[in-house]
Amino acid sequence: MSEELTHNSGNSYSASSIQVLEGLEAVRKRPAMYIGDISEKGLHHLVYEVVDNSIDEALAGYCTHIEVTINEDNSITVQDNGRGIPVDFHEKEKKSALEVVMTVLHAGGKFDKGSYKVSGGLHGVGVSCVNALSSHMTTNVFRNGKIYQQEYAFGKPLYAVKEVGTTDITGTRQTFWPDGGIFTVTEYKYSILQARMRELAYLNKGITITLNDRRVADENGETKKEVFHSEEGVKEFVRFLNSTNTPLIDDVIYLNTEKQGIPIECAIMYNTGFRENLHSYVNNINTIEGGTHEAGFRTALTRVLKKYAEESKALEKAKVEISGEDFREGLIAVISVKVSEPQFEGQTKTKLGNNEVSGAVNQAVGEALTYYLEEHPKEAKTIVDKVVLAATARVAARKARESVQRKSPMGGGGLPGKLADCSSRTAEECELFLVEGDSAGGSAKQGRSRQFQAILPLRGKILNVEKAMWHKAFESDEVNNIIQALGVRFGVDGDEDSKKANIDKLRYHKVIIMTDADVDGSHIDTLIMTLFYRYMPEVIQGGHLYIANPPLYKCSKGKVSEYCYTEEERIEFMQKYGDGTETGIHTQRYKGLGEMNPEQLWETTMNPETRILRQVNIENAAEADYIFSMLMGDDVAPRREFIEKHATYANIDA
Ligand code: 0RA
Repeated sequence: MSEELTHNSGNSYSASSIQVLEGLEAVRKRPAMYIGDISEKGLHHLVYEVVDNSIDEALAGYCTHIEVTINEDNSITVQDNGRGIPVDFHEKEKKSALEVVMTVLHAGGKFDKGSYKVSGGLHGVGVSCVNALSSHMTTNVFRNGKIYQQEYAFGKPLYAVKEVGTTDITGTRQTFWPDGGIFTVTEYKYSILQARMRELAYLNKGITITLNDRRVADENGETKKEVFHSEEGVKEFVRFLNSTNTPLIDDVIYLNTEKQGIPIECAIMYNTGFRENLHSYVNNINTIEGGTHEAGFRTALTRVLKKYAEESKALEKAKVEISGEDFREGLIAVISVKVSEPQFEGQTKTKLGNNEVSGAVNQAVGEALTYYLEEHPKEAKTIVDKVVLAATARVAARKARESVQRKSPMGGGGLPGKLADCSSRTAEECELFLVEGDSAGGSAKQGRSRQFQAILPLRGKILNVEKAMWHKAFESDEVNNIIQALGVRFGVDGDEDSKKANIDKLRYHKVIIMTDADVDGSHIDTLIMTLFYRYMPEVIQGGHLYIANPPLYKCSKGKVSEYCYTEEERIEFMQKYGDGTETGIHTQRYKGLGEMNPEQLWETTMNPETRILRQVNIENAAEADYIFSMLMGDDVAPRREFIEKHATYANIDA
C-alpha cells in the first residue's frame, strides 16, 4: 500500500478542535488506507464517495436527481435535490452539524436517518475524507428557504457555516478540488465516471443521474452531458450487458423481493455463448470476489434446474454427469442485495461474508426460477438442452486440457520451442514479451536484456477466445504457447473441471503485449487481452498485464532527433524545430516493430528506464464484459468505432 506524507501546515489548533483535526490529518498521512490508493482509482473514488451520500438520501426517499459535473479545471461538483445536510448547532461538537459531517471521520453515522445506510463506497469512509484530500472544497446546503455555505482547505474550515442567500429548492451541493500534492494524477476520465454512474442508475431504479463534462465543447459550444435513469433496474442492466450477445431465450427472469429483511433484486438471462457471467453487488458495491449471496444464487440455480431436468427426463439422454457449472454456461445475471451490516472479506474486501444472505438469496431465486420454468415449458426445455450440451463439452475440454498440461513446464514437457527465455528465475523481476510476428520477435530477441526479459513471438492472429468454446482455446497452438510459457495451470484445487487458473506459478510478473501500432496490432492486443480476461483474470487483477507503447515516428532535424509516440508529439516537434512546414525535418514513420533495429526497439520500447508501458486494469467489471463482447462480437460497426476512438494511430492509417 502506498503511503504519502504531505503538508504539515504548522497551524495552531484550538483545544476543542484537536481531535477533529487529528482525524483528518490521519487521512492525509495515509490516504491509501482510506480510499484504496492515490492513483487514478483513488481519484475517481472521491466522486463515488460524495455521490454515495446523495444515493443514500435517494434510498431514504427524499432525493430523485443527482447531478455530477466535471468542471473545466478538473474539480467536481455533485448536487442533489434531497433534504440538504442539517446545518443546526451540534451540541456535543459545539459547531454546525454540517461542519461535523464535513470534518469528522465517519460522522455520517451520527446522523442516522433511521434506516440503515445501504450505499457507501467500497471504503465507505464518508465525505470528510474527500474534504481532507482536497486542496479546496465548497459545500452549499439549500434548506429552510436559505442557502448555507462553508469552504475548506485541506479539510480545515475557512469560516463558520454562513448564510449566503435565499432559495426555493432543497438539496446539497459539493464542489471539490483533489489535492495535487496527494494524488499522482488529477485529471478525471469521463469513461470511468460514466460507467459507474450508469451502473448506479441501474442499481437504484427511479433515480436520475446526470453527468456533465465541462472540459470539452462541440462545434456549437455545447458541453457533454448524459442522463442515466432506469425504470426497470437490474432487469434493464442485464439486457444492457447482454446487448452484444445473442439471447438463448428472449425473456429476462426477474425478481425484486425481500427475504428475512434483506432486499434482493436479481435478473437472469441465457445467451448462446459459453461463459458464465454473474455480476453481484452488495449495497451498490461490485463484489468481484463473490461471497454468500453468489453462493445462494448458484445453489438455487443448480437445485431448481436439476430438479426440473430430472422430472422432465431430459437428463436421461445425456451420457455424462451434469455438474453445477454446466447450468451456468451462457448465463448472464445481475444480483443486487442490500445488507445492513455487511461483512466484507477477501483480498480486495469485495467478498460478502454474511451467512444469513445465502439462505435468503437461495430462497428468493429458487421461488422465482421455479415459477418461471413452470410457466414457460418451451424456454425451460431450451435451457435444459443447453445444459446437457455444456456437460458433454466439458468432458471434451478436460481431455484437451490434460493434453496441454502434460506438456506444460510442471508436467516436465518443457517450454514452448519458440520461447527465448530469460536467465533469471525470480518471477518478480522477469518479463515476458508477447511479440507480433517472427521478424519483430527476432529484433526483440537481439535487443532485449537477456537476464530478465523473455520473448515469445506469436504468428498471426491468435484465436478469438470470446467466440470459442472453453476447450477450443486449448487446441490453439498460440494459446497453448502462451499458457505454457506463463507456467499457469487450469483445473486445480482438487477440482479438475474447475475453470480457474492457478497463477501461483506465474513465471513472469510482467507480461507485455508488443504489437505494431496499426489496426492489426490493436486487434491482436484485444485478442490477447480477451484471452487473459476470460481465462486468467487473476493475471490482470494482480497487475501483471501490460501493453508496450512503440513510437510512431522518429523525427530529426540536423543533429536533434526525437521519438514521437503520438501524432501530437510529432506536431510539437515540427513546431519546435521547423517553421510550421515539413521543410528540413526528416520524419521516419514506424509502420511496424520490424522496421526498428534491435537497438532502437530496446531504446524506445523495451528498456525499463525509457519505455512507456500501459498497465491493463479492470476498474469496472460490468463495463469490461460489455466492451469485450462488443469488441469480439459479430457486429463490426461498434468495434470499428471503438478502435478509432481509442487508438493513437487512427488518423495515420486512415
Ligand atoms: C443527515 C440527515 C438528513 C439529511 C442528510 C444527512 C443528508 C446528507 C447528504 C449528503 C449529500 N446529500 C445529502 N442529503 C441529505 C436529514 C435531515 C432532516 O431531517 O431534514
